[in-house]
Amino acid sequence: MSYLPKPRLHHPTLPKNALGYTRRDYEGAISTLCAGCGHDSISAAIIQACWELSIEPHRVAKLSGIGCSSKTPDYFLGASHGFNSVHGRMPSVLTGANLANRDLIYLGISGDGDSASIGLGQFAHIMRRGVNMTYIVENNGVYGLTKGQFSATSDKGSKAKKGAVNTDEAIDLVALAMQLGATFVARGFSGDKAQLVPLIKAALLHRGAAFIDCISPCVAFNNHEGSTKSYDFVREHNEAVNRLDVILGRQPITAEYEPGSVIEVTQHDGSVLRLRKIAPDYDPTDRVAAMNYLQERKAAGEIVTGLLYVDPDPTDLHAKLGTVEVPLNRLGDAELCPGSAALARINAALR
Ligand SMILES: Cc1ncc(C[n+]2csc(CCOP(=O)(O)OP(=O)(O)O)c2C)c(N)n1
Ligand code: SF4
Ligand SMILES: [Mg+2]
Repeated sequence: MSYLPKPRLHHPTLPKNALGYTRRDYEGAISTLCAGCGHDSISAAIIQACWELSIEPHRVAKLSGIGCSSKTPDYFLGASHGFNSVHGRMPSVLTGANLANRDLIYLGISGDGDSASIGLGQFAHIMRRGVNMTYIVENNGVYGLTKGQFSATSDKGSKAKKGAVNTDEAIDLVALAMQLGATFVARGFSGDKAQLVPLIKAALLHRGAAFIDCISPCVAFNNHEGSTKSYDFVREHNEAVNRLDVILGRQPITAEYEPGSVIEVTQHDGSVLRLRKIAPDYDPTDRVAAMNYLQERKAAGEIVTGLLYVDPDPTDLHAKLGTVEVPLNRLGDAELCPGSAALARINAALR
């Protein structure tokens, strides 16, 4: 009953995070998506990740394009900044916001139509520029909102609900993000929250362009036999390369793993990404090897998930441009106006 408001009262014994907030404090409006839509599970994973990291909701800026996926920011982090932009144009709005105020945590939410079809150019440029953000594509292989047309991530040979066969090659956004220079690249599945929540936490802590391609079945238009984005197909073909734990700098490391089966990556803020290897020869810090592995497994018909590539020492757009650290709206006249002597010097240099 989507028109009913959420009750404000909740049980006083609900668990609280380090800030004293419950998970409810990270929720948004009641979802209007179809019951069973993968996108709702991703919203729940985002809520869980932000709650576990004790992120102050007002420090997050969530931006999206157009689509069922792009509607979801309304359903989580109700106390955060939000901007629902135009179809395929979220990346340029996010880039501008990030340049104006680097103090916020940027979360871009998009769909496969939004990012791989109309927004492919914008997707490419935000990745290659290294904007510090977490960018999630809720990938169902169709345009859900406009009733199930094939999108650019639909696999060649996959079938639409009424039987039409897709004859075009699919765009693999994970491969593209790696090639374009994203410094954190992962693939998740909305049906595997145990894998997805740590991936989102790690991406939020990453200080560079972090991309998660999250397969998210559309129960209304792409969950039938012949689809390669259905719950059944993804469960049967899911090949996880690793399982991730995120350990914050201040926490003692207590997890235990078999020697030789774990890799640790320390990020800029001191957080440790602890990866239990499932594919023993997989090294997520080797970009070229990761790209080869991805193509190899794809040819074998598998959907590779997990943290696929991470650069522990990323460079972001602000570092490349050498921008000021203070958000632009906090700069005063003294910083913005260099004075007439400086202007005269600049003019003289240009003569
Ligand atoms: C400029 C523009 N072109 C086309 C549309 C129509 N349109 C709205 S949503 C959408 C596709 C959404 O697909 P996707 O991004 O995969 O999101 P989903 O609904 O599958 O989550 C399209 C083509 C639009 N709103 N604006
Ligand atoms: S149409 Fe598909 S993508 Fe949209 S809400 Fe329904 S199940 Fe989700
Ligand atoms: Mg879609």
